[in-house]
Amino acid sequence: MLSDSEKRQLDEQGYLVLPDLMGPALLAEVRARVEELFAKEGEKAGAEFKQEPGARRLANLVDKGEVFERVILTPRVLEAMAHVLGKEFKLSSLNVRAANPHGDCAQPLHADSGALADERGYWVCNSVWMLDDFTEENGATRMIPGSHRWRRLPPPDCYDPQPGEQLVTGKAGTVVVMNAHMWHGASANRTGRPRRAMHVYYTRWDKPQQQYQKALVREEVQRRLSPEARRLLALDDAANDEVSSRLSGMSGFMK
Ligand SMILES: O=C(O)CCC(=O)C(=O)O
Repeated sequence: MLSDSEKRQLDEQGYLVLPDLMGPALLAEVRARVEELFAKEGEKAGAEFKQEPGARRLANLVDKGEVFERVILTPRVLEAMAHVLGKEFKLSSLNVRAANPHGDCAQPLHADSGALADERGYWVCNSVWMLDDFTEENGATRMIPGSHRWRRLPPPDCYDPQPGEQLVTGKAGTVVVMNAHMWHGASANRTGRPRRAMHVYYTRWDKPQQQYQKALVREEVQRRLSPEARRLLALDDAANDEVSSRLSGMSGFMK
């Protein structure tokens, strides 16, 4: 499914834009559920994982709607994940981040989980699902192409423009697969409307999950999952129980 040029883009630039991957029906369904959850969770939204000034967040979404159980199994995204992480990988977390209107919500450049590639290679890969158009004004994600190959982290609190940086814009429904070792960060939303993104984040099989799914996803949800979904959440993997539960502690969330 991924063409050679798409694979090359992912290898060399560190990200791949998949326009209209969601389709109108899925986009509408995800948006509706996200808004329901924001209304239901109110000020607590995102608190299980993290809250961020200038942005609203949701966390632990596999547990919070059947639509998300489908999202994590999107074949094209899984294929891109396998290209970056190798055949053996699992879901690390599923969150939403909505940059507030007129917010001072630019993020410093970072690699997700502060992760550096190790002797086996890359171990974190994210996908940014645009639930609104991403524009130059509303907080599109800033990326530093090629930085995943440098094997170092950006300097702390780095908001300054960098040589070669790209602002990744696109229409709602676009999904950007991103080698999460690549330096990136959301830019500020200078418009009057929120900019919503869903982050479907995966990690290599031997690494801990950012959100330990076995502890966080309720039994009734776990029971209805397909074998493929169970495997992707590492629900039946003793090694994952060891590494993810130890690092995420009682809450199930590794901050
Ligand atoms: O929402 C975005 O544009 C990127 C967010 C991000 O990189 C993060 O929250 O770690």
